[in-house]
Amino acid sequence: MTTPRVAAIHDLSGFGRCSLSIVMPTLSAMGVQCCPLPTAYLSTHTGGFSGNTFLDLTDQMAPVTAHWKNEGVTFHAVYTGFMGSRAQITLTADFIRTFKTEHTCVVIDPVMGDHGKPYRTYTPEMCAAMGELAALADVLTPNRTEAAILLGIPYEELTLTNEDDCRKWARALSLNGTRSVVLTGVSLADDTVGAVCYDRNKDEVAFVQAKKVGEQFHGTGDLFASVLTGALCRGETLHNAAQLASDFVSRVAARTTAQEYPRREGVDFEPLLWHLGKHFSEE
Ligand code: PXL
Repeated sequence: MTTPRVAAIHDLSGFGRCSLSIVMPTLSAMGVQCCPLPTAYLSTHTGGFSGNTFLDLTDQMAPVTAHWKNEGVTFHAVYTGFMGSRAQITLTADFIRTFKTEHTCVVIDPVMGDHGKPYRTYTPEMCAAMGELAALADVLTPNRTEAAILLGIPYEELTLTNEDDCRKWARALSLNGTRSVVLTGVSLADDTVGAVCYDRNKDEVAFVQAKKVGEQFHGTGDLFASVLTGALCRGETLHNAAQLASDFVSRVAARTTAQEYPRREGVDFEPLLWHLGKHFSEE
């Protein structure tokens, strides 16, 4: 098998485990090559810490795009996440337009917020721009908060408590069936959580669920979308990729809870990466 190659456009946060510090090891463990295009370097992520540094790398994005294009680099997938500014969102859209072919899968994780609120660095203008970027997605992976922002409705209105509602929102986010959607944070029973998936190739909605762990940690969204992207690159269907992602996040959350990690340090995923490697082992 040719090793799939992914361009990953996210920030790099030094401490706290999120974005590229999750994306890179996860894709590598799954046998997928990750080419990072870091949008910024932060000392920590912006949740649970104050006074983080922020080195803006926006000026690097167009020259990196041009250099890779010039070198004839191609990608099986482009995978994008947290954005630091409006300009970065525009440059990310330019990157996608530059590299997209009929064989490229564009996975957009429209990272904007959680628990009903946008992250403190996300302005309304950035959220609107994220909506435009999301129009380029083959696969979109919002959580409930992000789905409400994208649909322009109040968070409380976007209920995910029964299958019919979930189906409705997943289809509403699909731009008339033109993009696949994996909407996370769907809990169909007290002890399970997972996602609702709209697969544009089948025009079908399906559910994935895994064991729910009481606590919530930073970086689980990044971990979920990274496993999903890696699995899609390794040829899994959307449904199987989402199930694998749900199972892995659940396993990691259980371990993190047992280790009694400070929440802001994110998920204790490194010791469990071998499970993903085993799943895709060629032996
Ligand atoms: O996990 C999403 C994320 C990514 N990058 C940065 C963040 C966050 C969430 O808080 O702060 C810098």
